[in-house]
Amino acid sequence: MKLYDSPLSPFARKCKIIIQAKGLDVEIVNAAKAGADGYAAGSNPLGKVPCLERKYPDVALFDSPLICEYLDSLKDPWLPKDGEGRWKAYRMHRIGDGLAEAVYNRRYEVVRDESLHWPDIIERHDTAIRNVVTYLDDIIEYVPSKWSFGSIAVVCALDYADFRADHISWRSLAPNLANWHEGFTNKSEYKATYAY
Ligand SMILES: N[C@@H](CCC(=O)N[C@@H](CS)C(=O)NCC(=O)O)C(=O)O
Repeated sequence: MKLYDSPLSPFARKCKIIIQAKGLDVEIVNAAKAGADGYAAGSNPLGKVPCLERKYPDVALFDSPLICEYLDSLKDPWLPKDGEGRWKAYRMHRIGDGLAEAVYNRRYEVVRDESLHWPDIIERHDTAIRNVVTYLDDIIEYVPSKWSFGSIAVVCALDYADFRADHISWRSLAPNLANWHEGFTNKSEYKATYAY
């Protein structure tokens, strides 16, 4: 299997953490270097990374939540098979991805020429970033403190927020969350996939 990757992508990083943690045999391919079509190199008609190419059945998987669920299913699944725990895990994963999306979309607002910036939209993304981190801070006892289907998304999103939205200083808004995040930073999967 090949995972089409962009080293800075928080979405691809979730997949790489699962691959590392479970010792899966997946080749990581930098999509931008893999072909003239860059991001589209991984058989994803949406033109985004990550994308997982599998030999059998011959169908590529995307977006990242689906790839994560598939990779997780291959060995000692973190995602509960059923029951409320399954919905909680999906929900936590979604909160993390939503945070990463807010940071990513903000980035695409501010890299344009300044005359094209849309301040209301930038503020909307900033508000979402602040709201998510304070929300997680308030419910920290329910946020899994080891690798799980939910926590991978939150950890990856927070590092991406440091990288692309440091003006938010999320740690000062969410000290419990900062402490929680710190608990992951010594893990080998964290270090092996950290690219900022
Ligand atoms: N919802 C998608 C988001 C993926 C995404 O936005 N990937 C970015 C990199 S972080 C990308 O491929 N951007 C290139 C583009 O949009 O052209 C997922 O979870 O996989």
